[in-house]
Amino acid sequence: MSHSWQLLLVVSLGLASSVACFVAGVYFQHSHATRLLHKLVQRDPYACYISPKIYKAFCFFDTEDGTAHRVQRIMKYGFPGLDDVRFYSDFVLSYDRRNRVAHWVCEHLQKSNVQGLRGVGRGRANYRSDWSVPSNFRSTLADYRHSGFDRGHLAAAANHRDKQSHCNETFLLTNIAPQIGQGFNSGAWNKLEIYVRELAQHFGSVYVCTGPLFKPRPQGGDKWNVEYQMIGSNMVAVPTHFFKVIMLESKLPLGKPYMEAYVLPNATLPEKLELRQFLCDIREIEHYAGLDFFQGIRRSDIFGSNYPNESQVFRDFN
Ligand SMILES: *[C@@H]1O[C@H](CO)[C@@H](O)[C@H](O)[C@H]1NC(C)=O
Ligand SMILES: *[C@@H]1O[C@H](CO)[C@@H](O)[C@H](O)[C@H]1NC(C)=O
Ligand SMILES: CC(=O)N[C@H]1CO[C@H](CO)[C@@H](O)[C@@H]1O
Repeated sequence: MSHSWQLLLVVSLGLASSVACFVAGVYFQHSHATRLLHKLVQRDPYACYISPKIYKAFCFFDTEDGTAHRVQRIMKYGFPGLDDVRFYSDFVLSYDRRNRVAHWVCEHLQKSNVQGLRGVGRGRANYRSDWSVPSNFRSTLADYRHSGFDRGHLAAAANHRDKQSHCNETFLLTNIAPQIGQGFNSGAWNKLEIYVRELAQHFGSVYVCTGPLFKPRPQGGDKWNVEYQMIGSNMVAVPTHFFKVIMLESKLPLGKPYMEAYVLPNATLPEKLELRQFLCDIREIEHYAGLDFFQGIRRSDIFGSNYPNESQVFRDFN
């Protein structure tokens, strides 16, 4: 009798300890795999893109969550496109290897990066080629020299003043596009950048996506013709227009986000024009750029159903 009790005890102890070992093993395997996944997501844009799905399928144990990576913060509302996505310390960019300018640059502005620290700024930074781009697709300083165009920032330098290294990265030529200087880069475009920073100061959390557009000209019938200049021996495309899509997060817990978009022609613009006159329908920009902005938000939450029947993106301002 006592013998069989002993046997039962030994067997159940053995069973319990093997179950415990198994659970512990699974747990450690899982946390190890999660760590590897975190690392992968921080390195690889495509892993980052699908990471919400992976995490959802993966989280049967609670894992430490507070370490939301900066890329996941900047790209919280989705990637506009997935062509050659590149991570920098305070912005994310998709590079167009054919045109040698970015397709889009996304930033998340908060008071901290806009207000910045004393002594941090563009005075201490230099334009430089981005060596992470393969040499045959890279634009160089020589391409811009004597071209007559400014090296225009897509992610503005003054948006990234919380660290000098962040500000320095905005001077990489992947974040630069040829812009008309007088009356554009130092005019209306600058006004738009200042306006965006004011929004960040005021609302505390602003998502901005900036990029180039190339204007199609009607040729009669259903035919179109796209023409643009290229500069330098690497043939850096000169965009005909630039867009900025802006999203403000509401400070109220149930408040809806607010989006607006601006398109400016790469031209000398009269000074009297107000920013309001460059407002455009976001869906129209998506159509011409082939991008999808802030897909994490239902458009019906934001737009009415009436949007212009004629293209406003490529209006004339002169
Ligand atoms: C920023 O760039 C300047 C000029 O290229 C360089 O001297 C400086 O060390 C850089 N600072 C950081 C923090 O990378
Ligand atoms: C667009 O709508 C306006 C008024 O709603 C109309 O006058 C105009 O002819 C329309 N344009 C086109 C191209 O349909
Ligand atoms: C609207 C527009 O096309 N603007 C100009 C942008 O810059 C190029 C290069 O000079 C011009 O050709 C475009 O006309």
